[in-house]
Amino acid sequence: MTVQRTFVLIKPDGVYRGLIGEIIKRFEQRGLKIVGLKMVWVDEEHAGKHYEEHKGKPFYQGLIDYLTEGPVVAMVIEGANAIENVRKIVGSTEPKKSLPGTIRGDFAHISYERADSVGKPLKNLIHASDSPESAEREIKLWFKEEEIHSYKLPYEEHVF
Ligand code: DAT
Ligand code: MG
Repeated sequence: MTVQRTFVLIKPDGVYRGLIGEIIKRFEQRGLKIVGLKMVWVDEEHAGKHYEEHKGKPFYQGLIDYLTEGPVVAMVIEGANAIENVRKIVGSTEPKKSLPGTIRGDFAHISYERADSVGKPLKNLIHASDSPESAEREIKLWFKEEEIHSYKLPYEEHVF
């Protein structure tokens, strides 16, 4: 069975807009398991490590400013094919392209074009790991081993 762990972050706009519960609910209702959860307000150094792959790109500093403008909610989510399943629940990177029914598609609509024209980063509410390699790297960056918990959901055999 391909049980995976993935890393999810509710970005500051999700927290400021009061969407923490609404977002977490969507993972739980899909049968996925939250095995790590905390609120943190990270500094530029930590944000830089998170967005390492985008260093040097024109939108990089905007990303760092965005991620450090308020508290974020970091999560480790476990489930069968969790990485792919979570990305699907989250929706496309650009909210304009995200389908209704996804988190970005239900709570955001901004386009790259609009964000660029007002000189702001693309506010898309949430981050989710895009591959097993990035999931492993991001979980290590954001969580200590003892902050991740193994436990059984009573209905697990019916959804996993
Ligand atoms: P995702 O968050 O869906 O994994 P990504 O890793 O490609 O997307 O990019 C990370 C963030 O960077 C994304 O949430 C939005 C921003 N971003 C990516 N490409 C961009 C671009 N061309 N212009 C502005 N922001 C961009
Ligand atoms: Mg990414």
